[in-house]
Amino acid sequence: MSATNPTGEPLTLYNWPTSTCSQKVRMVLAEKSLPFEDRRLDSGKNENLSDWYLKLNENGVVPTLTHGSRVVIDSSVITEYLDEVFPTVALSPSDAYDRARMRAWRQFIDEVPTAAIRVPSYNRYIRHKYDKLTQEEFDAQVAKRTVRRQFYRNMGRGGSSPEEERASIERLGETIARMDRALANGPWMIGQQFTLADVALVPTLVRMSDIGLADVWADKPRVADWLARVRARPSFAAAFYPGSRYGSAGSHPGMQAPAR
Ligand SMILES: N[C@@H](CCC(=O)N[C@@H](CS)C(=O)NCC(=O)O)C(=O)O
Repeated sequence: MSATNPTGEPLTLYNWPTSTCSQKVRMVLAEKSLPFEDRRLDSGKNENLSDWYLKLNENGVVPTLTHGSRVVIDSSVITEYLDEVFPTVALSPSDAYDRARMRAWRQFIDEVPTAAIRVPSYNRYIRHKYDKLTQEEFDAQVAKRTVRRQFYRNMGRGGSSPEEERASIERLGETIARMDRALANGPWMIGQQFTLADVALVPTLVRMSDIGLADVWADKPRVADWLARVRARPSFAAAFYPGSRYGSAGSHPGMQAPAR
């Protein structure tokens, strides 16, 4: 892949390997063959809550993109920014109505599956980070959070409840059913063109697969076929490099095996 950045202003992505939101942005950078500095934060040490990072992104979450002196936050906003500034490899339809359909997917993905996948992911892989903390230490850490404070409070040190996990898995199932209906007019989510709507779904399905939820699309050959075609793209290997996935597909150093 050729690597050029016609703006001449450097791109830096603050992210970490297993972050689903970061995987989305990495995939877009790879689709566009854009060189960038891969600045990996230490999630184990909550570097996303450090003073220097909060100055860059006061939400205290990854990813953050810098483009020269500009700071762009929020993965969906970042992917759209990249697609506007570097349009040579277009990931948005040229037709306004198709763009609206793509953006409707973005809204749905950000609201439903992106929030839902967090629950089983955190229950299996992230809450163990808190086993060694006292309740006071945990509370102090939660207090430092901005947008995720309530989520951590609800989850607590023991993880989200089984009811919450069941509800999340139900919402993931609804997402897959909705994808299946859209793919009847595929091959991609919006039709003929691979777009940001496809990219935005990839990390959720990969994570579902890595935590043992691939059977959700066992009776949905269109979804399975979509995923196989996504995996065959060079951008997939670039975004999901070894160590960026949970479980046997490429475990992340320091992460424990699924608890349930
Ligand atoms: N809306 C944000 C959400 C970003 C987000 O939630 N990032 C997660 C990783 S995927 C994070 O940084 N979590 C930090 C934490 O839970 O401490 C985006 O799309 O960029």
